[in-house]
Amino acid sequence: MPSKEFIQGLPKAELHLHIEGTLEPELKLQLADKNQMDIGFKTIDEIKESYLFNSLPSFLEVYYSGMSVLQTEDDFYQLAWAYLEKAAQHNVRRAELFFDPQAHTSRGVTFETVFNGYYRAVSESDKLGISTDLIMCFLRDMSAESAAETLEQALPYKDKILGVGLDSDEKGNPPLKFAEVFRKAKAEGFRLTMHCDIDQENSIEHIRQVLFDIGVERIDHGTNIVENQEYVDYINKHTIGLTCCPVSNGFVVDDMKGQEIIELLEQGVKVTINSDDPAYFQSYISDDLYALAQVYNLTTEQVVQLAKNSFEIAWISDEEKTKFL
Ligand code: ES4
Ligand code: ZN
Repeated sequence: MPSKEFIQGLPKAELHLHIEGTLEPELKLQLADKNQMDIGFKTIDEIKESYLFNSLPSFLEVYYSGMSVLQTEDDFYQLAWAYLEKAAQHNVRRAELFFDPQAHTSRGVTFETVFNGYYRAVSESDKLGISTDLIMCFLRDMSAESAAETLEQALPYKDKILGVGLDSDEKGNPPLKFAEVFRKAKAEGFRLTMHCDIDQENSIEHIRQVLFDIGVERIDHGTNIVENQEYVDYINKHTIGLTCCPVSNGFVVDDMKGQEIIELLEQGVKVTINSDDPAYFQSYISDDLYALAQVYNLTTEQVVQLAKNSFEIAWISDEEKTKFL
């Protein structure tokens, strides 16, 4: 079993991280105070005590209400910069950050405010030794029309947004709902990924849709694919990786899905370990890798392979990859 220090020191790429999920209670209180907002909590402990989620809906409620403190461009900058500083401590060398514009535009903050704040942090991240890009996620529990409007808003910035993804509540919101938006996004040059959350009613059908109807390059979560050998062989053949988040899984479905992760790793699938929403699950990327290694008794070789996989399926040039492989 590798030590915590060894895992922290391994160079890593973080490929599944919602930047709004990095809002720590300290910054939440500070921004609420600055923006003169009453968020119903006065102390860090009170905020932490409210983090009692045991399902995706109960998590998403806290997640969306918490981000209301983000109001100005500088607030978004501060959030992203604080995450990048933390990531550097975990030896994250490549970060592909999800952001959720609709979670802000739906409450009256402009797309420009959100984007400009995040992008300023992204463009300064080389100072921390991190190469960073943004992936814009659509909220799947909002309409396809709203996603299409969001894509329109992003077009002036398309050279500064690497790809698009799909997050929020999957129940009743299959990948195909967004087929047209993703077709357009691809035609505009965006790279494609989508969440296929753990143990959905239609997990295998949703995985089929993302692979064959949407044509994603990665799947976020997606470990249910282990149930279908044909699809496992397909993603191996096409080097389509999975961005797994064991600690998040532990909160949302009460199972880190380590057996599935190990099985897929043994079959040569490019599985990676990521933190999803580290401020809420109180686990940054090294903590996720360490927790998985401890609970499932991973060998050093397995942990190193997981870290290497993260660079192999990162959306960077082959030249940039060779620095880490
Ligand atoms: C998320 Cl854990 C999770 N699931 C789906 N969507 C999300 N957005 C942020 N965290
Ligand atoms: Zn996620």
